[in-house]
Amino acid sequence: MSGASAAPPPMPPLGRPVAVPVESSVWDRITNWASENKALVYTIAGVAVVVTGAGVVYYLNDTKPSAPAQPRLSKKERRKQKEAERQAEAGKPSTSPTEQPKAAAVESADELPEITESTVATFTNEQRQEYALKLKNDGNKSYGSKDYNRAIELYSQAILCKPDPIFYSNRAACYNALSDWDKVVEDTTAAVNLDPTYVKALNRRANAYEHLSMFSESLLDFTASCIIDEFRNENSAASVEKLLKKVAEQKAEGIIKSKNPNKLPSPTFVSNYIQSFRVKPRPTGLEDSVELADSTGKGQMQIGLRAMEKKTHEGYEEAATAFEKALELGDLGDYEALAYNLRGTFRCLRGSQEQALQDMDKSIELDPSMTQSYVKRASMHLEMGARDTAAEDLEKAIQQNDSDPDIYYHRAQLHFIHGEFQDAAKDYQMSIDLDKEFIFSHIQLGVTQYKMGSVASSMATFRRCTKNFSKVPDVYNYYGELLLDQGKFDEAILQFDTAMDMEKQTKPMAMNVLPLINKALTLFQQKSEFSEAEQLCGKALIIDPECDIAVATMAQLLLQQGKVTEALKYFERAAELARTPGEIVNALSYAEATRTQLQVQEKYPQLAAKLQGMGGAGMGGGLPPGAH
Ligand SMILES: *[C@@H]1O[C@H](CO)[C@@H](O)[C@H](O)[C@H]1NC(C)=O
Ligand SMILES: *[C@@H]1O[C@H](CO)[C@@H](O)[C@H](O)[C@H]1NC(C)=O
Ligand SMILES: *[C@H]1O[C@H](CO)[C@@H](O)[C@H](O)[C@H]1NC(C)=O
Repeated sequence: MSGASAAPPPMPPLGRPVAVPVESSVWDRITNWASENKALVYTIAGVAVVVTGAGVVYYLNDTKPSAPAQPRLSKKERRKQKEAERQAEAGKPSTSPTEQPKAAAVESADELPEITESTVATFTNEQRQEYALKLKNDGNKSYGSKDYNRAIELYSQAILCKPDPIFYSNRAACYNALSDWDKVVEDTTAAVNLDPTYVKALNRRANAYEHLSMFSESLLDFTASCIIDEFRNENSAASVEKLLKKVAEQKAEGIIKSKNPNKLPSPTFVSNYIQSFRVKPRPTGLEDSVELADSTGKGQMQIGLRAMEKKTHEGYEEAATAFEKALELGDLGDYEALAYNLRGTFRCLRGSQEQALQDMDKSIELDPSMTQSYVKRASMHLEMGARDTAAEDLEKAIQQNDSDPDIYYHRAQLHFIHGEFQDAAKDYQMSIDLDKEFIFSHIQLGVTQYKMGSVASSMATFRRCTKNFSKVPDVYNYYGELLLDQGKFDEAILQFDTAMDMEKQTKPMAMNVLPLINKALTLFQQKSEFSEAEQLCGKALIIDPECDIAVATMAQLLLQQGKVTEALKYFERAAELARTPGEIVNALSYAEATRTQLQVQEKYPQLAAKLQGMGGAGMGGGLPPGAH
């Protein structure tokens, strides 16, 4: 089901929840939902989703078969099936009525007349068939004794007599043994042109493309072969997975290079990151009542801090620029450590982790008592997977000030991410004991209790929160998520609606769109209500056009409806919006899977029909008519 009840992933999903508790569980749900329905992206049309989808899940993820479409075959049955396939393969040439059974026809190819284009033209049809078979059988023998060059000669002559896809594919096998990948591609292409559903040739070509580092082409062939085989071949399915990653990594390089290093992620993301630290009053001397020139470092610090308080996209952009300028102008006096801290914060948000770390180092060097810099550095390390370094930083922070609630909150996050809920709960409680006004400690404590299985205490925590923090939209949003996880759809929707109302009331200029997305997911899960879910996502994207979660959700919703071309656009957009290389690769692998489906559909129209046929009884029938 959805995120909260599932076992936590070993790594933070997409590195995100580290300092961003608020987004974590939504991502959790989307990524779980996406991985449970991973097969979605392998199918062409919405109607095919259920049947083939389940097939892929079963074969790619055999630890957890999720309602396999085909009944699971026993080993014996599978062996039988393989045997049948092998026989079908062996039987292929004899589909021609003129051919003789192998044993009777075999003579040495040496006894045959000379085979060239011009001599072949003089043969009768029967002679061509007969000679071709002999040549093929001899070629097969040479192949068996590893005399590949001789085998190639024989297959070539067989092809002159009769252009048979099997001969091309066999000759390709020789080139394969000689690692002549270009020739393998050439021959398998000839074979596939003669028989577009020749799985062996497709797989052989896919393998050659992979050797030639032509990963997209390889992916396309493996995908087509999977569809022809109805996802029965585990090796091809595994190859699709592997190549998807390779293609995504290859394409990610381009995006990473061309990425504007000064671009901030969406306001939803930025404000969630920033609000995971308690708001501190502006330092004395930088308040609005103090007159400072814009041309000074201190003046820029004042501009930046003021801009951050707006909590809007423009505000954050302005702040990021101001902190860069402040440090260029210098002469910051006591504010220098804070300036490095803030510049580093925005650099981290932009995805420049190395630079951000340097800024935090500098900030700590200038003012070792500024605990927030340790905490921020810890969250960066955590995002980069360096748990121990992160824990060390938090320890150092506690040595500086053992009564700073932010430190315990973030140490709790570290435990939470690693599934250490007992420790997490202890630290959230510690943070609350030091300062009960910080709502996110309460929310996270509630979520942690839920993950530990204490549903009743978790619900009690949330009910208390709605009383004590009745104006804070996040309370309702998270309460709603946990209700959704329990399948209490209507109650969940009520909470999401309240959360949206509160967003409008308390920050009309910088609304958090997560409740909208959650409501969309609820409607979708509850009654496959596509159009309303899509509308809600669209609304979220009007409010925050760069919200990557909204974009990813939209892509999934479109895919579910078989709107593959549109879905692809959203997956590509998600990759553009992704912050870190890992996230870019993840988004791209969805985009590439979708694109490959479209290409298969174009290239092999007969396969598209096959998929439709397979899915005929699937989703179409399952949809509640006009459900609302
Ligand atoms: C420790 O942190 C708390 C909370 O931020 C603060 O009130 C207190 O002044 C800090 N103590 C020291 C010694 O910095
Ligand atoms: C929340 O409410 C409880 C009683 O329901 C109270 O003990 C507690 O102090 C309140 N917390 C805040 C932050 O007001
Ligand atoms: C040649 O035939 C044998 C069986 O006689 C078969 O095992 C082998 O796969 C064939 N080789 C090729 C290249 O088709």
